Amino acid sequence: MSDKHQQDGDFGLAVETAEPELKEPNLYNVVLLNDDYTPMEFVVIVLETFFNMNRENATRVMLNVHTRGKGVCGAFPKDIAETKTSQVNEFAREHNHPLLCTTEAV
Ligand code: TYC
Repeated sequence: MSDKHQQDGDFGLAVETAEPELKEPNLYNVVLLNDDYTPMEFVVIVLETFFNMNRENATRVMLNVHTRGKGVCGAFPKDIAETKTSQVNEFAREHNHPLLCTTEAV
């Protein structure tokens, strides 16, 4: 029990670094769809309210959806993406606008 290894505190144990127990969650895009009836101002308010955009960014994203047919509002873990999608669709319905939002795997 007095050999060199033990004096050094080295008992010859093989030590391996553990695998990380958490991994980054998969992300899902929340996508806004264009339509002919929802007012632009309402879409800007949706982007400010549910996606924390400032007016400048919200206006840019809204115009992008308006001209290209759809656009990404943000990427989130699945449950957050689905919650935001539901909140936007309910908010639009409450205000009698046909605005539609969907969740897509990134
Ligand atoms: N196309 C709408 C209009 O001309 C505006 C609009 C933009 C609607 C984006 C939906 O996701 C949308 N009033």
